[in-house]
Amino acid sequence: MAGNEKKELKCRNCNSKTHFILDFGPMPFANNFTADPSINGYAYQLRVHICTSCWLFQIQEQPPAAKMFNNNYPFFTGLSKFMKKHFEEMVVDAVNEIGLSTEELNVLEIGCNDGTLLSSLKMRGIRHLGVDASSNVVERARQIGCRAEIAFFSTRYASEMLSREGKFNLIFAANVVCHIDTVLDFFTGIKVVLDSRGKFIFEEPYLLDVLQKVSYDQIYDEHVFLFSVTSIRNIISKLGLEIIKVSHQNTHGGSMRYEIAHKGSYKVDSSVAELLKMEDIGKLQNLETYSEFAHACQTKKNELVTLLNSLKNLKKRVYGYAATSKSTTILNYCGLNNEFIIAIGDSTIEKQNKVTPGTGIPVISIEELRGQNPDYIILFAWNHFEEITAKEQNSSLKKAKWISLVPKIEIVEI
Ligand code: DWN
Repeated sequence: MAGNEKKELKCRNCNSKTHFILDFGPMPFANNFTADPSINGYAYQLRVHICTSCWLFQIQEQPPAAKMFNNNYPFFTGLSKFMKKHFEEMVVDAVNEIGLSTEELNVLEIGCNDGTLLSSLKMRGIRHLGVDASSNVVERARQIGCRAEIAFFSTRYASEMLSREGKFNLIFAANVVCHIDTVLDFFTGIKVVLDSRGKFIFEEPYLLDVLQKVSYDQIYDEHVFLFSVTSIRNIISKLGLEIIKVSHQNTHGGSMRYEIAHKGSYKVDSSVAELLKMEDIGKLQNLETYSEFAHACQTKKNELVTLLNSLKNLKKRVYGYAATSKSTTILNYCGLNNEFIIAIGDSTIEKQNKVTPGTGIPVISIEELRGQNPDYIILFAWNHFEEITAKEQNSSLKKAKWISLVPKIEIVEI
């Protein structure tokens, strides 16, 4: 296990001292699904901190980016029909609002994954470019005819691409910025390639939702930050950028969409002040909020472990649905292996016939899961509850009792 044993961290944005919140223990890479069950793959200690100056919520130690995002990244956005629709709507809204013609538009997507969002641009004949650090997902984007390249977005990369691509009037990133620890360099790069009247629109899991729903599984190696409107404002204000609009999204259990522009280039929408006020009411700038969260995480862990121990004693057949990145935090923090969970069904071929990182639970296909007649199913992709339960309405899994994890642990019928 790698790891700085001290619980000290200087804020990645403002270099101030941070306040330690909680230690989730040793963790493997969240997406390190391996064929060899004897590999536990522990890579770092998952500790979370809050900066008491700019209020940026962050993990203490993030493993090197190239170890997480490479040629073998097993997450593909397009596996969710709901997310496809969501990104199509995001593109349509942004294109309509900016009011430029197809010929005038030049659009960049950072973290384009398999080209799910880019394909909405391509379909409309809009000039676009995607970048992603994982070569296998970029390959998928190219296979569907999107322009995409393999890169970690940074100021250096932005300066290099400027001469060949020009400035962009729309830049998108969805569930990407929270993965990048060099956050100031990232936003500096945005400033370099964003047109003077351009908008950078990005969405990320929202800190207030995570705290209120105790969805601590949103915290893992890839998610070095959980943002709030307050922390984003504090990061970008010194760079001459500002938030011009925010809108809460239901995706991934509660996300925030931020629209950013060069300072003074747009009128700031009232939603920004409204959300900042809501964060004040939600006490995001109060350390007590974070100690309550730490306590709530421990309570939730105990509840799940107690429930699974009792199901084990009753010899119930417990399975999981969706081997998510998030489940790596839950399984390792709660110490759940295949004595508690027989297997987890997942639609990603790249995860099947492998085991969960650190906990060695076999990952099987959804078809196999349907054939196993589980008594209980833990829904690890609780953020896709509607899509998944709709899919299983006519399958054998409808008979099982489902365990939902967020906002509270409860047994539900689907
Ligand atoms: O930020 C991130 C988000 C957007 O995606 C990344 N760091 C990695 C990933 O996180 P995740 O793995 O927690 O994402 P999801 O979307 O909650 O889970 C996806 C998993 O669920 C995939 O392995 C596919 C599986 N799944 C399934 O088997 N059947 C998903 C759906 C919708 C389904 O119907």
